[in-house]
Amino acid sequence: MQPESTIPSPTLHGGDRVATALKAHGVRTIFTLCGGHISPILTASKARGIRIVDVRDEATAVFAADATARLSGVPGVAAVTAGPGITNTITALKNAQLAQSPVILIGGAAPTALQGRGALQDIDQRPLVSPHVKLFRKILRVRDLGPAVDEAFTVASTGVPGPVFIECPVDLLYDEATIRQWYADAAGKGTSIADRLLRFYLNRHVAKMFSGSKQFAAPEVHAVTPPRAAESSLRAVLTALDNAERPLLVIGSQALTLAGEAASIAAAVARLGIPVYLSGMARGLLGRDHPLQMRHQRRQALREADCVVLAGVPCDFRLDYGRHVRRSAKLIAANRSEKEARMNRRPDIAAIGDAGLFLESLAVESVAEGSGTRWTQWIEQLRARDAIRETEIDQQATPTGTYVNPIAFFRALEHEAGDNAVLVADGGDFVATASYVMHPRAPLSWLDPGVFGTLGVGAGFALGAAVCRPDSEVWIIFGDGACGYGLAEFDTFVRHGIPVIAVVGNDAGWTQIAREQVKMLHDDVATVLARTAYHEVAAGFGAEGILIQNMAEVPAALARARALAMAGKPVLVNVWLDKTEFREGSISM
Ligand SMILES: Cc1ncc(C[n+]2csc(CCOP(=O)(O)OP(=O)(O)O)c2C)c(N)n1
Ligand SMILES: [Mg+2]
Repeated sequence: MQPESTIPSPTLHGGDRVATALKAHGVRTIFTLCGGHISPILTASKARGIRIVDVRDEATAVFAADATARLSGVPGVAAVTAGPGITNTITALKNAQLAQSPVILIGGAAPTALQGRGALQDIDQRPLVSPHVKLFRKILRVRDLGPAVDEAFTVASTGVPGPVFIECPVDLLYDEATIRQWYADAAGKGTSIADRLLRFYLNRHVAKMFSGSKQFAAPEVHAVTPPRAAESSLRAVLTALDNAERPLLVIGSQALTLAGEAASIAAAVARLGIPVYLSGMARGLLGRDHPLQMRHQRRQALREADCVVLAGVPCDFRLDYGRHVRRSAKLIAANRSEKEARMNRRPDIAAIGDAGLFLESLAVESVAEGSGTRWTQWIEQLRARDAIRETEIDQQATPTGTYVNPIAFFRALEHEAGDNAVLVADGGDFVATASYVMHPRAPLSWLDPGVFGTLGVGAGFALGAAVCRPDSEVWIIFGDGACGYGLAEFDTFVRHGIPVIAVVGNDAGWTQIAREQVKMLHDDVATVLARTAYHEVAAGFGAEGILIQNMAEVPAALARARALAMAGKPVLVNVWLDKTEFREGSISM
């Protein structure tokens, strides 16, 4: 095959240019829902061996791209059509922004000469999209398409990662001859002065669009250097740890930005010997069980610790805006974001840079200085408390009702799910129970929406996870409320042969909301759902549906679901739940 850089440029249209640049950046999958405005990008990408996964809602495409970005550390790519295609992505885009996930969203747009003139699907997309992205790049010339892709990859991954939007008007994506003809037809053959002026204007417009596009330069790929904290902050933290009697490490999603580093970060944490709590995307970092990892009573531990290292964790609502950490404790914030490191509470030491790399450097130095297991007693104290809580949870797993007890269910799922399972969390109480009971198996094997708390991420996240980790089992842990958003994606799973397993905690309601609403306002209005046959809906899309109504059915049903998925079939397990008091009293604001 002729190298692309030697192909005469008129045969390489704008869609080819976008596709070539994506390919050069190693993009293997584009998530999309089609539209005439972006067709050339999709066909050209497919022609270059990029997998096109077409979904049933644009939000799913962005959720999927977000998941691949988080799991691989490489930006995920979605492409959607102009106007409503883009408006449909806003929640997912915002979710990715707040989760600091590098998503590249390619959006179509009306033809350049017709924008603002009542064209189909035409709106001013900038004010809608730009608050949610690091960069809104509007393309006006064909030759800028390829470089914009490279710029998007750089911006998305630099510093604090986040989404980038590239707006590609449809008339930049087709070949020059077609577009010239299209504008000539639009200009008509009239002879009036107005007609001639219009022709002159459009000719000049087209010339500008295609200026400099005769040569096709091979796409550039710029490497992004991760930010490193200053050496002085490293020294200061080493001293603080030297003086600490009860140090505590909290690791959050941002510390796993460099997904490829996960194993080294895990090794570093193990070497540091500091007891650790893992949250968000950091869950599973130390494997299923590790003596340094605590799961319960974090608030109490934070109140007792005299030195707290927050690695990629902001002092937001999850740490009660910093109040969970005791006043007198030495607070260390390792974070890519200066702002996040100082949010709500000023740390004693701010290590501004990649938190994962910081932990690695810290481990190298502290081992060199021979720290290690100085904190045995403190660790034992925390472990003992963890064990007591585990026993309490076990007691609550005793079935009391007629249907399935959610804690007992997750104990069974914990037993059944394989070592390569990726767990996707989408829902309220059911998911919160899962996060208590389930032990994610490995680094980057747990996906939840993040700080935006978005319901409806499940199908898209699972799609992204399955595409990015074809050899893993992907389990979606769905609330029955949450599953409604992406249920139609079972069609996508079936068409594309994506064997995810969804377990739906069917408590016939939006329980996390109902709990507090009924208690405080004495009305369950709008929180009640039915014991809907979600498994039949999935079966209607061609997937496998399984219903579980009591605990005795659980082990065999889960084993069957797993076997079906291994044979390539997507499965939905509809689990009728009992109401439990387990989540009583937990409310987040
Ligand atoms: C997009 C979106 N809409 C609404 C909410 C508010 N919300 C949070 S939890 C929850 C209930 C979830 O119900 P379900 O998925 O059935 O889980 P359950 O609590 O019943 O286990 C709702 C509606 C939200 N977080 N996101
Ligand atoms: Mg529910």
